Amino acid sequence: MRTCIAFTFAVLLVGCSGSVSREDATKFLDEAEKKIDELGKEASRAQWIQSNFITDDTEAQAALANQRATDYGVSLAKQAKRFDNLDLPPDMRRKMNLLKTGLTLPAPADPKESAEAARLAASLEGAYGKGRYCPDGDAKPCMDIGMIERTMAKSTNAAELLDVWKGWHSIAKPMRKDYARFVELSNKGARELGFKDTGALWRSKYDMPPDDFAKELDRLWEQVRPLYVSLHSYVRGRLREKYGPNVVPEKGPIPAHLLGNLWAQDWGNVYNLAAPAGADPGFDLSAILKNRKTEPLQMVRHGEGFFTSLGFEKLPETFWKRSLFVKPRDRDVVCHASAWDVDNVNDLRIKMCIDINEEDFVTIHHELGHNFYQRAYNQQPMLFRDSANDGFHEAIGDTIALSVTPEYLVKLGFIGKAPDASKDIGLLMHRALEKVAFLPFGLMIDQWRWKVFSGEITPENYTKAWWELKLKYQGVAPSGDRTEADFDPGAKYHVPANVPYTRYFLAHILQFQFHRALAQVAGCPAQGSGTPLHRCSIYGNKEAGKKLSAMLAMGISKPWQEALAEVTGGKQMDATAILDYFAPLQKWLDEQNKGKASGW
Ligand code: X8Z
Ligand code: ZN
Repeated sequence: MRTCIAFTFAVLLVGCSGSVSREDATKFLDEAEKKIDELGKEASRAQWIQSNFITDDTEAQAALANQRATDYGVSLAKQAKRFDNLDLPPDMRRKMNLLKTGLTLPAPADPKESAEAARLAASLEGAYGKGRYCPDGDAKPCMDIGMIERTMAKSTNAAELLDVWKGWHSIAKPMRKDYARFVELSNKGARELGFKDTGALWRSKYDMPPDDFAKELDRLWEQVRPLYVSLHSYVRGRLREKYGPNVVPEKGPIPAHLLGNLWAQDWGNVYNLAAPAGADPGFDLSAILKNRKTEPLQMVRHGEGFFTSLGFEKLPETFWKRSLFVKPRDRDVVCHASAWDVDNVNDLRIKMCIDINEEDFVTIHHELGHNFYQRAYNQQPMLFRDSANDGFHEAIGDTIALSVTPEYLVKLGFIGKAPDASKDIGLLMHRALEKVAFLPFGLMIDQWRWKVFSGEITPENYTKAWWELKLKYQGVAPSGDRTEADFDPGAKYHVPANVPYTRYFLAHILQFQFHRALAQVAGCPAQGSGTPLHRCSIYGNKEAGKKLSAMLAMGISKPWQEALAEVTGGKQMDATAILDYFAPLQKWLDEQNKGKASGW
């Protein structure tokens, strides 16, 4: 087996494929699964330490452990080709394919280059984690990302918003060169595996030809674009009233710093500016959590409580001991929220710098969705311990958070009485600012990255191309010039951390499909006299929980289309669910936007 991988692919295929048997394949997969488990654990632990304690040493250790796991993954991807012409049962064939397409960072075979790629990956993520903006040099205290995000969320002073926005984006400047080199190395590795570039590898993981997947994204985006454009036009009008015609144009893009979020990806924080007159539901979850003096841990307990109400087991004790909920005062950590499954079985954890507000309440459910998924598929063979596709992993906790309705908040004792139906436009507006606003952002990041990997966007054009795509998809633009001295993509976690992003776009489509299907099971169908989707909570519904759990337990053992059918009965990703959910808002927006400029 080993000697084969020393040859080129062509030799590999011709020279080896004829001489392998099903027993060889079984042995190969068994060994691979064992070692992936081992190396995965080692890498997870090193990464956990690095993200919780960013120093040069932890970074170096994480890079080493990651390199070991990656190199092994690369060698498996190559060796799997030996079995290409062998007749194998579907499960084994699927495992072989997963080995070939499973890597996110396909390091080159040259050990020096592979070490360099691992070092760059660790240091880029570390640089993001350490990012700070120090206004006026040393004259004022430096701001970490949490402080900056709080200002972005709260301030309505355009100058202040622009200042912190620019301040945060400046952290990425030093990443540019390293990122360009990282792209080069990753592409080299992808080509050694037989892919055109890293983007082509990323697109090959969806149980369909990669080009069809790209078209599928376009189709979904076309389904939801009109809703986004309506929301955009309406919000632009309201921001124009607030900030004036010199700051917000009548027809053009919205300035990126005015949407309550550093990346203009979630506009929930401008709800107060956009709230429909007379339809404000009259409660503010952030204020409620603060007034009740809810602790971060208590917020996580509420999240767990939702899952257990559906019939899921409680989280293990180790989760509570080992997770990070609060930003430590004395050291650098990667605050970007994440969920972990350190031993691939039950060592579940989240790592979050929780703020007491609604956004983080939702994010907690998001993270726990990952953890409950991880545990649900832990009976699968190692190679099948993953979500049906990466969008599924990102969608589960969000699906649950869609059930955080006023009626659910009444059950928690957070509010006395749910607002009546006349306030629904307010509720829907709030959700749309979070979910609909996100859609083009969810798409554009990898549209940028795929072109970077393919070479269509070169390092000389990184920032220019970034803003062209932000304009095209989101209709947002920066205030003032951004130049190639900046590296604005690096100011978004997933770029330096090399986390593919299309998954979140998919998740924002899928979660509404899951919600619609589970709402049906829970007995609140959208049509007819039933509870509308945005008022339906599946809290406490064991039937819905069973259905969800059955899908999660499949892991990635079957094509995602089959997992989707398990819950929704259909095999296509389909944006009609999100459109159904927001149908009353779309109608309302159409009326508000009459006679006003649409698009940018
Ligand atoms: O990165 C995340 C999660 C961790 S998987 C907190 N999200 C995306 C982001 O923050 O950009 C969740 C929504 C989109
Ligand atoms: Zn996530």
